Order: sequence, then C-alpha cells, then structure tokens
Amino acid sequence: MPTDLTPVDDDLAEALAAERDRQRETLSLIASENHASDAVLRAQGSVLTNKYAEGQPGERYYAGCEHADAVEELAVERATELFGAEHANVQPHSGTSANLAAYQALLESGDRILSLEMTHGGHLSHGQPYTMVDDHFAVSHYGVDEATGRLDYDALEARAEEVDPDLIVSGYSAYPRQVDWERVQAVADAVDAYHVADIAHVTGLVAAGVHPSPVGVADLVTGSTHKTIRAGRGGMIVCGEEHADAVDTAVMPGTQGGPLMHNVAGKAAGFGEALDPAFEEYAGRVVENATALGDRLDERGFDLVSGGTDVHFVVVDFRDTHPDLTGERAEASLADVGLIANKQTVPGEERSSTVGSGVRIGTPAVTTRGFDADAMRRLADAVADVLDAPDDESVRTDARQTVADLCERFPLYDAETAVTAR
Ligand code: DSN
Repeated sequence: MPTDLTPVDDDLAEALAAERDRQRETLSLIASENHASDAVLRAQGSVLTNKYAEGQPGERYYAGCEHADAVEELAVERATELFGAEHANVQPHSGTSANLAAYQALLESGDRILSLEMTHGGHLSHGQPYTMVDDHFAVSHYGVDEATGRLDYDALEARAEEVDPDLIVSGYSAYPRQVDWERVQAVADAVDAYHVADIAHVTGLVAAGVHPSPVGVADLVTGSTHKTIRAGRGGMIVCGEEHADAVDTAVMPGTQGGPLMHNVAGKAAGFGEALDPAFEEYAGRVVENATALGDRLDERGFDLVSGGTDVHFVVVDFRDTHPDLTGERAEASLADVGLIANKQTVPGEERSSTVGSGVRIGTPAVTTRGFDADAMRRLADAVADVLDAPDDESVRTDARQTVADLCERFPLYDAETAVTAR
C-alpha cells in the first residue's frame, strides 16, 4: 500500500470510502466487473492524469511526453506479448471507444454492419438503435438459435449473404459460450467483409489461453481492459501491421483527442500482472467457478441459456421455471441481500430490456477475491434460495448471512484503498 497518502476532501472521501466498503461487503456478480489490484488503482490515480499526449510514443503533439512515452510503450509491449499481436493501440477510453475507432478505421459512412441482436447478447456499440453507430451505418443483426441459445454459424452465413455486409462484428456481452472466430472469419471472407472481434468480455480468458483467440484471425480485435483482464477501466485494439496506421489514425484524431494517460498506466500495470503465470491460473478458475455456479443452479431447477457456460458467467432464463419472476425483480432481490448481478434479456425475449426475463451472473470479481468451486456452490444456493422465494424475509436473512460469511472469508482491499491517491 502507498505510504505517502494524500487525503481527498471529507465529502469525497466519505463517498469513496462508502463505495470501497460496498465492494468489500457485497459480492459483485456483474460479469463485466472485476476488482483491480492496488497497483492498477495507484497507476490510475497517478500524476499522468495531468498530461496531454496526443499522438504515439515518440511522435506527440506536445512537449514533455518522455515519461508518458515510457508508460505507453510498456502498455503496448505488454499488450502485444499478451495477445500475440503485431500491433496494439492502448489509447481507447473504453471498449465502446475502441469499437467506434474500429469502424472509423475500416468503413465509410453508410456502410453495412452485421452484428448480434442485443437481446441475444450483443452490445450497444455494435449498432443498436439510438447509437451513433446505427445513425451512421446501415446496421443489420443476426441471432442465436432460440432453441439452443447457441450461435448457428450456418444461419449467420445465410444472413450475411442476404445483407452483404461490409463488416461483421463478433464477440458479445451475454453469450455464455466460446466463439468460433475462424468460422465467423470464413463467413466474412465469403461475403468479402471485414471482421471485428470484440473480446471485451473475454479479454482475460483470451490472454490466459482459456478461450480461443481471434488475434491473427479477425481483421481487428477490440476490447475493454477492466473486465476479465483486471487492468483498470479502458479500451484497446490489437491487430496486424496492415491495419496499424489506420487504427492509430482512427483512434486519434478520428475518434478521440488526448489519451487518458493515467488509464494507460493502469493498463501497463494490469497487463504486467496478466503476464504473470498466476493470471493463467486465475482465468482458469474464473471459468471453473462459472461452471460450478451453473451446475448448481441447474441442480436447483433453473434453466441456463445454452444449457451452461464455457466462459465467465451464466445467463439464467426464468421463463419456463419461474414465469412470474422478471430480471428486474431478480436483480433487486439479489441486490437486497448483497448479491450484485444484472437483469438480462434472453433469446426470444418478450419483456422490455429494462425488465428482462433473466439474470446474468458472473465470476471474475468473486474469483479475484479467491472464491473456489465450494464457495461458488454456496453462493449458488443463496442465489437460488432468493430467486425461489424473493418475498421471504427469512430466506433473505439467511442469504445476507451467507454473503457476510463469504465476504469475511474472501476479503477485498483494506481500510486505505481507493480513499486516497498519490
Ligand atoms: N456494460 C458492459 C456489460 O455489462 O456487458 C458492456 O460494456
């Protein structure tokens, strides 16, 4: 922990301490969240927040960038090593920013994008209504097979032949199975389209080799850096040399100004941690824990989209087993006992996206706390108890006790973390 702590003002310190305590005293099951290390938190809270560094290392638009250059070079070197990529741009502010830059790099305004339907697990930045992607491009969607919950690559191919896209987006926010990147690439090749693989969710699993990698398969691979990879909030793009200049120009000036160099420092710290062999073990456990969670929920009579998981979360579908339970209600009931998950639409959804018929439950954050398969089963029982009887106060009391026990057994951060910075 840092020793030269600079206190923030009392009001802000109180809010930050409350958030730190919320994270310590509840269990984050949101599949896109994780707990960054103290090293990443410190890097993100560093003096680099003060520095403008438009451009690339060694080719900046402002003076005084020599140390920013060193930091960004570390992040880029570590990213290329982690993902086995020829080129990395670590400046995107987020996964969405990375996707906007990817479209800017490869497309003209009005071009056609084919991406997964959001209610089937796609992402806003893949061109859902009300986004600028949808405003500037002609977006069409493909779906999963509603009976199996799995991608049907033959159906994707047929849809691509119908739409004739200029770009196909793969990689998803709520698809609980591995993606066959080569098969998507074959579809893209067949219709002469670019292929952007958005690995935002599985970045850490790909880096650790517990999910196949689209690097060297898709044209561009985009992602965020704060989910399974635990490298602090931000985005990135990795690709081959042939797209390097287009990507760099699309990030700046195409879609961004000055990079958030403090976040680039966080990425350097987190990518360094992910290169440690211990990270491979962590990523493997994330998937094992999701499998244990899914198996137990299945034993307890819940339906899982696609029947299970290969990744870091499960999606529970209430429609057949708990037809009166909505995702919104489930999210609120779980949150009330300290289990923080998110409502989720399911393939074939008939409720609105703000209500949903499912819940997505992820394991990256609890695995960072040290959860093993036994702890996951205990957690799964608490989830199942609450979802089976969301109005039963004695069930809620027991679930709160389970959460308190698990938080105590798998502690997170200490009394200084995130309240102070240097
Ligand atoms: N909001 C993220 C998720 O939860 O999947 C994606 O950006």
